[in-house]
Amino acid sequence: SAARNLATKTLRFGMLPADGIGHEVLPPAQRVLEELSSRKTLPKLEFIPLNAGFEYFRRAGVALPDETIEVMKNDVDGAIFGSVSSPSHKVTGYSSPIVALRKHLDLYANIRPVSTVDGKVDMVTVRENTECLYIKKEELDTLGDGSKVARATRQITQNASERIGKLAFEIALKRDKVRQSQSQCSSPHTEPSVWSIHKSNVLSVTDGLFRESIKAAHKSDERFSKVKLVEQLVDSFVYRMFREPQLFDVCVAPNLYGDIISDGAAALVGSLGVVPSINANDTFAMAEPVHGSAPDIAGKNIANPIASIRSAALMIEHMGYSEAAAGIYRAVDEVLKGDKVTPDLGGKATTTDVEEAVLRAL
Ligand code: GGG
Repeated sequence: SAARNLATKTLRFGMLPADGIGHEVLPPAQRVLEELSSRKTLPKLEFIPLNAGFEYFRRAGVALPDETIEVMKNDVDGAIFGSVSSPSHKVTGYSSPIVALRKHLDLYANIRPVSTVDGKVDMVTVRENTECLYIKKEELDTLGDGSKVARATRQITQNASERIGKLAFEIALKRDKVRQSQSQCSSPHTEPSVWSIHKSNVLSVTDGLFRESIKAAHKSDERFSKVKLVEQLVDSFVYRMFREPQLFDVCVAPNLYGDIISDGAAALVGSLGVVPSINANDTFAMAEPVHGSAPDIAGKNIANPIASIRSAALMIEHMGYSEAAAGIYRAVDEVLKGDKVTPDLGGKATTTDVEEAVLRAL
């Protein structure tokens, strides 16, 4: 249906650079999509700038204006979010806009693939995106002796866990199908697997429910029996991820573990600057580079735009434009094999140089 829509449809994307280098890495992603549109690999495109972020909060007193939420819910086919610099201390009236957006749009999955061009690493983290400690029910009390105690509620539900589990198995099947269809496949995987990441030996109630729900998801569909389910405690997962990264195919985790392990996985591929993600539900995807706002390099035109470009590719792939997405992945891989790379990868290229190199390689 994506192909049928090419001639007639206009796709509208919300653009939310938010903070820091978000403003520098979104324009290259937009230009890559525009290039594909001009070659008719994608339909006509419209990009709608939207406000969000800590910088906007400081100017306007709100981090995620109602108008942004309305447009995201009703007026766009997808969106690209940059990066946000939420302060690490409490600021009255401020709340992280990315966490809120995921909730408002029920973007229940955060999908973060990492791979190396030599095919030694090829894994994807499928992170539950709506609950766990990120429901942000925190409280601070003062005890009788005057000292403080802080508490946070961690919510794990059967429904959210089974939902993310089913998606993980679907992704494992899809990745296996893509591998089978490639004549020269450089992936380390010979069979599809889902690794269920938890800490149920200590948190037997919350992580215990997550673990059981992933098992139930595995049994919920006959097609999933083709996928091997492997259990892994989160701490030993981190150890093994650095020692034997080639083992891991699809890794499904509750929100906080997923956040941490997917940033760690970025170390396997050289830089956070190349790692993409989408926040997705079954009908909508919001692209988001995994890196943060990097205030130390903001405004210098040296931020790596590859994570943002790859995130845009994941978004259009999720929308059904697999061929256009594959073209972007190939172009990026070609650029990464050369020496035109930004300082995070040891090179001297600027953001603009990398954007131009990707456009040339498309
Ligand atoms: N694009 C990922 C990103 O912005 N990471 C920083 C982050 O997660 N910050 C959390 C927040 O500021 O709320």
